[in-house]
Amino acid sequence: MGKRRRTDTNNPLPSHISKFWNQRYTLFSKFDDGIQLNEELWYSVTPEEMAMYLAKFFRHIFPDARTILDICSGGGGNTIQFARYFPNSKIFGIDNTRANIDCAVVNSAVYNVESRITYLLRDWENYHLFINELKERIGPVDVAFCSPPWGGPSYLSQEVYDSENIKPLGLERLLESMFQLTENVVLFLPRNTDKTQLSDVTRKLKGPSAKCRVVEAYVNKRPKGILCFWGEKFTNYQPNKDLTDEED
Ligand code: MGP
Repeated sequence: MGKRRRTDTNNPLPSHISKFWNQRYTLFSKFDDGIQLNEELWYSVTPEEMAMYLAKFFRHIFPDARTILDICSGGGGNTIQFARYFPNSKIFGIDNTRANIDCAVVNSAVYNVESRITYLLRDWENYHLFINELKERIGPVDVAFCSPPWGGPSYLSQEVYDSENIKPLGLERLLESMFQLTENVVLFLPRNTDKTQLSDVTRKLKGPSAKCRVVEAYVNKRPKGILCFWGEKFTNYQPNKDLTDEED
């Protein structure tokens, strides 16, 4: 007998992103407690397990971090976990869309961390207009993270992804802007990202011996993207500990 295909008749998403409905508890384990997402957020929010792992990793490397900045905070997938794992630090989320920030605030409340996150409505494309004010307002930044828009779910249609297509700025300008805040910069990029381009931009901005550490991120054994780390604490890190089971 042929396999009967199970269809979820409650799936409210348009067909081009409907697969994400089946992943809803992977995106947010507390999905049923009131998580809100819009179309862009459904396909771009970071799965919870990955966001937790990254926050634990930051805590492992920067246990005394006072300020973490999430540029392109979207629906708060990463920002929420930074707030959970750094309860005494200042966590800032920046996004250029009011609707995304509204979702992120609601989602942060679902995880009881809304009072520990400051969300700012700013368009990073125009960072030069407000970066000095931002520095004054938030002080030194320990780590700046960004999971930027990759241009929609069609990013895999190119064999090799050109990182100059990431929004709101291409790779080089985005990194340049983030290095104005801190040496410790982390980006989440497509799994088909051009690694040669990553090395070239790293050397161009930071000198001939500069390094970028690239880690492939898997969730439920499926590749989701790559995490790219700059800054000596990240690039010199010797993995000697499995953080998966580290205390929450
Ligand atoms: P995907 O590659 O579209 O689907 O998104 P997937 O999970 O590979 O498909 P499946 O067949 O394996 O189920 C995978 C993940 O990549 C998403 O959950 C997001 O975390 C991330 N992602 C996808 N897009 C299009 C973006 C984006 O534009 N920006 C960011 N920051 N993350 C994205």
